[in-house]
Amino acid sequence: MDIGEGIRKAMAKLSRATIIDAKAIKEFNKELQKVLISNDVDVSLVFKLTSSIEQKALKSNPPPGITPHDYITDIVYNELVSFMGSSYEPELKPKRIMLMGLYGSGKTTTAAKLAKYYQDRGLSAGLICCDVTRPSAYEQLETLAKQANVAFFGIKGENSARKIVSKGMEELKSKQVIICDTSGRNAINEQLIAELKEINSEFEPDQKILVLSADIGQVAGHLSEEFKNAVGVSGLIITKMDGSGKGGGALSAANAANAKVMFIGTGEKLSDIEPYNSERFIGSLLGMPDIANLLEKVQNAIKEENINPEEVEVEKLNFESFYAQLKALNRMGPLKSVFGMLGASDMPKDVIEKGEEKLSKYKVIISSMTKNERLDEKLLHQDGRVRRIALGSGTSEKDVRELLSDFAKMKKSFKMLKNDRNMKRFMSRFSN
Ligand SMILES: Nc1nc2c(ncn2[C@@H]2O[C@H](COP(=O)(O)OP(=O)(O)O)[C@@H](O)[C@H]2O)c(=O)[nH]1
Ligand SMILES: [Mg+2]
Repeated sequence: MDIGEGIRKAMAKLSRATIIDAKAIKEFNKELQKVLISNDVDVSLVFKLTSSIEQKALKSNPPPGITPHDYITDIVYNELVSFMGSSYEPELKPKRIMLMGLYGSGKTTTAAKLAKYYQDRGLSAGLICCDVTRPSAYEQLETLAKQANVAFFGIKGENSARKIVSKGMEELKSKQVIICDTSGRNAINEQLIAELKEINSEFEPDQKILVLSADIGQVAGHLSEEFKNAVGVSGLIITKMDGSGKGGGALSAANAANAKVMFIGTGEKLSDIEPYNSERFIGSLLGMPDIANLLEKVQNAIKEENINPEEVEVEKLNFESFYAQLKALNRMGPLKSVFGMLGASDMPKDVIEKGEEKLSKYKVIISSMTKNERLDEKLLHQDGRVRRIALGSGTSEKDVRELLSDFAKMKKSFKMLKNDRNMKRFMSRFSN
């Protein structure tokens, strides 16, 4: 079971308990242990966590005015937050960063993401390709640098990383943030260590960041220690948090190994990176809407799609606004994470997972509707209309019906969200 889903289920069960006593908490802890262990969180860490929850919950009483249910939720939330390490706030000042890690961990992609991250915040940035082992490393980083619109330096065919970095620092000396991408290996070995030490002494980085992929789970702890002992580690970036259920395992193991998680990678796009925020991470696991982050994204998306929030209300949701919204939602990131931030875990799974793929299909279907049909979906229940639209858009009647049913589900979900206390503020700003 997905870690977030598992924790939410356990929490839901706890909140249905009539009284919060030792038995209810023990039962909750058992569920939590099961979920965490099956998601590759280290067993001994899990037991430490649950015994701490048990102690806090049983040895203290809710402060006046707080219900036992809210009190236990708060304890669990805080314990999980500290279990997954503390948050990171990147300083916006000039720096040299050396990235290191094993093959495929996401170093090269992350190098470009980081350069873009700092450049978007006003610091000029440049990338140096010091990966001298992978044949196409130069081209890969060069392409990414272009996409990110940051400077790039490399020497094709050169196999001394020291030479490259020394020349690179000269070439990129006008840049405020210089990031060096290095070679990986299948496992840490003498040769890799020697290479990293050489770059380190020439480059004198302010930050030595180990890039790890979330899918290694609890091995993250062990690897951080190995790299720390060999070359020193200022912090970690955990990539592929979007595609792995083992992110929690990686984060908790890193925390136990005293390695600080600085950023997380949440997708393949260059903008898919964010400073690590444990409150936000746990909030999304627990299904608590991350309102602040969401509002910022919503506002940007609304601007880009030219949606006027005052114009549309949920009762008047039609295909035109539906499509504009899906497009806006899409701009906020993968639909899955958007709905996660909304705490809308009960959105139809299909809509969430296939959202982006469906979007392009919806676009052609909706464009084959007449204006009246777009404004009033009830018309589509009349004979022949579905067939006409399918023919016109080159899709099947099944596709059109699917759109109708997704639309209906979405409308229902949005209505439910609108009644949610937490969502009031959000809804009043969004298109409905
Ligand atoms: N989904 C997802 N894919 C990622 C992320 N970061 C990197 N990748 C992908 O992981 C693969 C390996 O990345 P790369 O940067 O070449 O790894 P390197 O060998 O460590 O330099 C590429 O296909 C990337 O697109 C991430 O945060 N999420
Ligand atoms: Mg690479």
